Amino acid sequence: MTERLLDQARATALADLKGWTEVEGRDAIRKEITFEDFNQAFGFMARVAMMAERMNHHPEWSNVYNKVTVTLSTHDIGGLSSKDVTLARFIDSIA
Ligand code: H2B
Repeated sequence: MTERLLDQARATALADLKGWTEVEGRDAIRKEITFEDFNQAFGFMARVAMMAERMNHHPEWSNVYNKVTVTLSTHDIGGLSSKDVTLARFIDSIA
C-alpha cells in the first residue's frame, strides 16, 4: 500500500526537489519546464510517459509548444507519496 508523505518526511523530500511548488488547495506538487522547442518538449514527455507506465504512476500535465506543466499527486491516496518524489526526481534528471 502506498502511504501518504506527512510531516518531516514530506518536508525533507520537498526540500530536495528544486523548482517544484506546492499546489494550492490540494496535496500535490507542480513544475513548469521550458524547452528549446516543441520537439524537445515532446521528447521529454515521451520519456516520462514510458517511466510512468513502468511505475504505474502517471503525471497530470499539459503542453503548450515548448512548455510542459507537470502536476504530481497520488490519486489512490489523495496526496503526495514517495512515488511522486521518485517521478519528480526522474523528471529532473532528464529535463
Ligand atoms: N497515477 C497517479 N498519479 N496516482 C495514482 O494513484 C495512480 C496512477 N494509480 N496511475 C494507478 C495508475 C491506478 O489507478 C491503477 C489502477 O493502477
